Amino acid sequence: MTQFEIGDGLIAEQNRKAKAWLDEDYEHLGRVLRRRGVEIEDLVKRAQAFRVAVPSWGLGTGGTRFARFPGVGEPRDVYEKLEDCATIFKLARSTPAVSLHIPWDKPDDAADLKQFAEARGLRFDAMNSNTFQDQPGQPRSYKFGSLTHTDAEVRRQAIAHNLECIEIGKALGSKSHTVWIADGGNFPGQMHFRRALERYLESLHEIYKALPSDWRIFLEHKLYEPAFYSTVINDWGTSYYCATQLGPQAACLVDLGHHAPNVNIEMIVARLIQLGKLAGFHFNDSKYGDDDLDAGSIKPFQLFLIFNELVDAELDGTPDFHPAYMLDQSHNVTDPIESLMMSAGELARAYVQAHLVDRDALGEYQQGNDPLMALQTLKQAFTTDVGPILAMARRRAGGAIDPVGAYRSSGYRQKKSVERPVSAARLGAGIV
Ligand code: PSV
Ligand code: MN
Repeated sequence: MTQFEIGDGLIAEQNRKAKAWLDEDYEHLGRVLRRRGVEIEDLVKRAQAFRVAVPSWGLGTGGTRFARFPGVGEPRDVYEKLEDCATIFKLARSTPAVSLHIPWDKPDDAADLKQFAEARGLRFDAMNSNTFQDQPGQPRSYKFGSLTHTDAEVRRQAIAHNLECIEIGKALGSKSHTVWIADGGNFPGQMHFRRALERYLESLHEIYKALPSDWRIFLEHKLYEPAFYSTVINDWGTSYYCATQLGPQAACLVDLGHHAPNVNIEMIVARLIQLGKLAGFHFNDSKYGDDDLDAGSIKPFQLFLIFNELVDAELDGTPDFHPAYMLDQSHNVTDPIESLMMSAGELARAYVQAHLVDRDALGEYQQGNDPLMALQTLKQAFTTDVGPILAMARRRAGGAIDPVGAYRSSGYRQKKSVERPVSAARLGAGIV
């Protein structure tokens, strides 16, 4: 059966309707920016170069620990997830890479999956291991940990799983592997803090040895959850220490939801850049904990400030600076395709706004200890509506001026609900 795809014709037709307004807004913004000494075309080029990877696990409706309310037409396997990724890429244009989670997305035939992806202009970003959940038929349980477990047999099983992820990744053309572990304790005294970290490093050394020379390994820290008292890799300092112990191919991944409330994440980002250990990001947003809300939905100024650090480092010519940008969200009440397109757009917005910061002026205000004008300089960039730049970048790349509008008018999800009937057995399924 041929699967429905959004055609170029539909996008062109939608764009025709919005073109006149876009041209008018773009021209006006161009004049505003020129007054500030900024050439709008340079910013369009920046927007067109911006890339963020889509998480395969974000394409199904997520859930909380209370319930999951599945949507219609959800992808049922990794091929259907790639179909949805292709739809996002077609409309938004900034998302050609997909990050896979194993074993959720374990391919039966990696070469075939790679071909399927390539035929849709997609490639594979970081691999992700899963030792936070037991799999059917697995000999040992991860209930009390995985790479840091007190039992060497459990650690061996978790190491073997990570090596398998790297093998699958090699066949798919991936170049990085992300390790997040849920290991930790729920009660004081449950875990020996120092010994658990020693065991982590021992296990990670084994995984590190298996990395191809052109790969990187990303260590993802998280303050708490599912362990509610202590977590082994709980913060960026621990992550930095481990990455340093492992070697040059290891670096620290920052998931925005993995910090205590009000932590200055942009400063952590600056520190990791300075120390040469920033791997990249899992972007999302949060109000309270690891809420996995859409990027830029709660704290857009924080997102801008993070990109301000990233763009500052980029413009400074920081050596070996190529952070991996990924989304990591759970879409519980929205259509995942819509949320992912919007989030990719919000990241591009923050990136382009960060390029609008007058860095010479900011430097002078910092040097002259003028906090009010320094803040004003950032605010001027942050409050500039760069929407027409983002829309123009998408249109010129063949994407949609209004990705969500085009998606809705295509009837994609409804058509998928017919193509992808859900079996009763799936209704109780977990996160994806
Ligand atoms: C853990 O909360 C996390 O952020 C890790 O990146 C996992 O791989 C992902 O979410 C999916 O559960
Ligand atoms: Mn994450």
